[in-house]
Amino acid sequence: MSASNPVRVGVIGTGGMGTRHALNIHRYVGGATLAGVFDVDVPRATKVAAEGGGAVVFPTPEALIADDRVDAVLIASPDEMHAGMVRACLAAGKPVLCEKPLATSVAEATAIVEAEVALGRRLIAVGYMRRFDAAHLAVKAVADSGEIGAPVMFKGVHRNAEADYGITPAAVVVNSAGHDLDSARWMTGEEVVSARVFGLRTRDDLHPVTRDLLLINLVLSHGRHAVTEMDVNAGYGYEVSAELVCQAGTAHTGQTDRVIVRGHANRGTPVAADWLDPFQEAYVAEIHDWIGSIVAGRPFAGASAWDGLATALTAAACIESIATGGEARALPGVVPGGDVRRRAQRGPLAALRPATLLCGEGALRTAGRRYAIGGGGGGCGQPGGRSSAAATGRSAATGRSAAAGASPATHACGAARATATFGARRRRARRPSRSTTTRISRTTMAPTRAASRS
Ligand code: ISE
Repeated sequence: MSASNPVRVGVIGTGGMGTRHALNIHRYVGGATLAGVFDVDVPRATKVAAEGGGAVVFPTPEALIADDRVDAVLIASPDEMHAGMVRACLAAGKPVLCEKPLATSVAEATAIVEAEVALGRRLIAVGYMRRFDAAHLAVKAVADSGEIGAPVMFKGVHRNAEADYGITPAAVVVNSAGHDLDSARWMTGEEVVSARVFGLRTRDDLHPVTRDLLLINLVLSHGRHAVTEMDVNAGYGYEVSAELVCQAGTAHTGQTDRVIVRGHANRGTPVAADWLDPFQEAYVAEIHDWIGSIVAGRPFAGASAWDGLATALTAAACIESIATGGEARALPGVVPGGDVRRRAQRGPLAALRPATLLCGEGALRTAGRRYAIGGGGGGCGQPGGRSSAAATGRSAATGRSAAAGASPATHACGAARATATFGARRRRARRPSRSTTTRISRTTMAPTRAASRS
């Protein structure tokens, strides 16, 4: 595919996000055209198709995915429909950029990773657009350079103006805080070990089930931490910021404000109503890279299916923590020698073994951080093809081994909790006790004893 032979993209879902993507493809992404759209709201889809250069309006998502006039698919449908549509794209052998989340349950996310591995081609990209935001990339670059030491803590603030009445804690975690869960992993290069989340209801007139202010605490591998304030009823507008507290300094995205306005006896900066404008450049960069990855046959630089699964696991722990009030392990059951290892050895996840995931405190950790599908060789959780300190499993600042003490041969883990569904079940009974899992020494940052479960 080339400028004269562009990638023909079909967009499923023409709500706010899908419309933005569709028109971005039409207007700003060289090498791609908007070939088709689908939406249950046919007049809306028809309008976007016309504004997008005369794209075909398909009657069903299945028709769009199967059609020969569509080379690649962008999914921007409601969250719970993502997994099935991604699977359909895999079945059709078409590259897919799925808006976050990849899936709304660990079971679905696991099945998707397994299907991609079985296919042997890396076709899935997940739309965590902050990975393409200049400010987030700049903060990560400072940390990766080691000039202010290694990151010890991620601090996120994520606010939405207003949430739907009756929004559930699970929806807030999966749909909104998923960004922060992904950022914590991506920016620190660590994996999530456990979650402790306080869910607050900020006003009495909200639905009793609502927890609109989440205080999210994540324990990361190697004794690192992440804290995030997720407020979906901030009342005033949309804001996101991320800070990496490092060993010898901090790096912060600041706010996305670009103008100072003086007037009406005031000096200030406007706050955006939603995420579409603040992250417009990131959305374009994301699709640009996605199209480039399809044309060049290289891995997408953003989140992979594996990252989608990792976020699903963390989200499930957050939801469990809100429900129980306690700490929830992000990877319960993933212990060296545990059932996941056995599964990984005989099932489709066996293909991940060369890229073996190491478990310290149950965290995912790759040796060399590769999960190679079809020779794609992109980093697990790392922008594919880029080399970074984390991509080599080594901190630039400390030179410590990311998986010190763990052996790829004996510490394989993969997709845990394949049967879990967000918020639906309690897994405490099946979870190994803390005494059976590897502990991380806070001083050496290395696992101090191997777990004995098998
Ligand atoms: C939305 O889908 C987003 O991606 C926004 O970044 C997030 O702030 C919002 O809560 C989500 O609904």
